[in-house]
Amino acid sequence: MSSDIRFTDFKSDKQPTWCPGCGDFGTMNGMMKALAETGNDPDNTFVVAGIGCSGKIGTYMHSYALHGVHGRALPVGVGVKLANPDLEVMVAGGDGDGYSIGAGHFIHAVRRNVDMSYVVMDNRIYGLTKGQASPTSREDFETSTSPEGTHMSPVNPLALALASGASFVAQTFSSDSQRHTEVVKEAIEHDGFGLVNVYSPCVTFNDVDTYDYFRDAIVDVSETDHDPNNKDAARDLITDGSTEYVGVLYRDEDSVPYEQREGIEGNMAEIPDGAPEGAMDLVREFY
Ligand SMILES: Cc1ncc(C[n+]2csc(CCOP(=O)(O)OP(=O)(O)O)c2C)c(N)n1
Ligand code: SF4
Ligand SMILES: [Mg+2]
Repeated sequence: MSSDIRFTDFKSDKQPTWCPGCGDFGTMNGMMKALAETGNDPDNTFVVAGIGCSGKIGTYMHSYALHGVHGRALPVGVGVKLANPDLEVMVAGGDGDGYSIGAGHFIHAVRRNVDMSYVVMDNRIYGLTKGQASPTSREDFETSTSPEGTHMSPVNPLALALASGASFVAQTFSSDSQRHTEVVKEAIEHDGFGLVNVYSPCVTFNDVDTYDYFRDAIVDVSETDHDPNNKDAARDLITDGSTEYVGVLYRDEDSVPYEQREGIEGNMAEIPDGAPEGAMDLVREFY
């Protein structure tokens, strides 16, 4: 790791095709700043991305990366981290990717508590496929797949995480660059699985959950007397449907990551001393 890394070192040479004004720009900038400011560099960072507008992020960032299958980014991220715990693993995706098709993986990644971060660009809609309702869409949100509203209450991802045994639960607003960056840094530095759900507005298909809406609605818990180490207090805030809280809502100070509990260490791809030449040819093929 090098200390003179700047966040721009995490930018790839690919020009984002996101719509002008998309919240994902701010989300990604904060992720890159947080990685640089926590002493990481592109050579020790692995970004696993889901499928969606949000999932394109692995192409726009300069690091090791895998743009995989819809809803399956988390198990890949877990596998990467367990194969090489020396890597900084960040998984990123959308609300559909993480809380709909990937909901089962989300629960189990949370409870496994591997030391990695998960940044979800929650625009409360399916952006890439042009505006269908997502699991976090409001009950009365009218889309092509819900012409009279979804008739379902939205998934509360923070509550789902807490109920699944999460050790770090946070929420940010992509437009508030400084706070978003600070919170992602805390997720990276947390010993265990760090969830950051980011209000990351879709300016093309969601005219309800807009920048103006979030700017008026959000309350930063760091400006209240909330104690993130108090799980009961966190549960109360997270299940209070009337307020859009941002900041670190819950942190388990005693969290021990899975790999530490299981004694998993070392890079599996390293060729051990004395290994038979022929047997390691296969490993070399994947270098
Ligand atoms: C297995 C599978 N099912 C469905 C799709 C179609 N699909 C692509 S992205 C997407 C939803 C994306 O929504 P979200 O995860 O919220 O990302 P966003 O585009 O909003 O960032 C869907 C349903 C797919 N690519 N693969
Ligand atoms: S469709 Fe929405 S989520 Fe996708 S790039 Fe455009 S603004 Fe962003
Ligand atoms: Mg979405």
